[in-house]
Amino acid sequence: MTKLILYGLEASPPVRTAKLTLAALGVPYEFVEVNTLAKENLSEAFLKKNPQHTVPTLEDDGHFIWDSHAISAYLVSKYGKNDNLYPKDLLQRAVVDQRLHFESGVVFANGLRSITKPLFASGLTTIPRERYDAIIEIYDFLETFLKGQDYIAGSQLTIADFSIISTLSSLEAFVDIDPAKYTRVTAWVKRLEQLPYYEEANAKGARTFTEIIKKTNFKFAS
Ligand SMILES: N[C@@H](CCC(=O)N[C@@H](CS)C(=O)NCC(=O)O)C(=O)O
Repeated sequence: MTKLILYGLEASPPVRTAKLTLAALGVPYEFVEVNTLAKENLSEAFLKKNPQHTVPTLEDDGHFIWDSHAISAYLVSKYGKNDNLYPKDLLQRAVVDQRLHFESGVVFANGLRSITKPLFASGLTTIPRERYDAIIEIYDFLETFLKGQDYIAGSQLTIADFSIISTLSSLEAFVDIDPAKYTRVTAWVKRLEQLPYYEEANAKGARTFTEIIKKTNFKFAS
């Protein structure tokens, strides 16, 4: 097997999705830090690897793959001993894919990035109220998805859990998850926290992300 290289910054949620997938598969890899906050992703060398300049980017045998969802699906399909994390069964896979698209378009783009982009790019520390509402809507959706099931796409752990927990554990830097209102989400988070690789692959980076956010002294507009 050729050596895999994961480029990224640990504080980045989608980078942590890729780390969780690699850890779950037990696949060895090298982690090369690309600090997006210091704009290292805009260097000529990195743009050759990924012209969209996003992290995570995975290098496998001279091929470059980016977007955490594509990376995770690729890794399971290529290196998984079975298809549990990304089922081949069409209906099960459709649910996993739906959750991955939900993470990409709603949780990450409409939830997290619509706050972090203006916060870091223009230093706007007063966040519009509708951004708070968008996060609450995401928590509500997740509580609904988890009705009658232990994992986000059904009865077993999949890459959809990795994708959503990485961003959810970062959204908490902005809005706490009320354990009384979101009982199923709270139980699901606790379930994932039990994974032996969770601390190293997600919790550590999520704490760093939270520290960075707290330092901005952001507040939601009333
Ligand atoms: N949908 C992408 C999002 C990747 C993304 O936007 N990553 C951020 C860091 S959290 C980034 O690379 N930002 C720098 C840039 O877009 O130039 C994924 O899941 O990989």
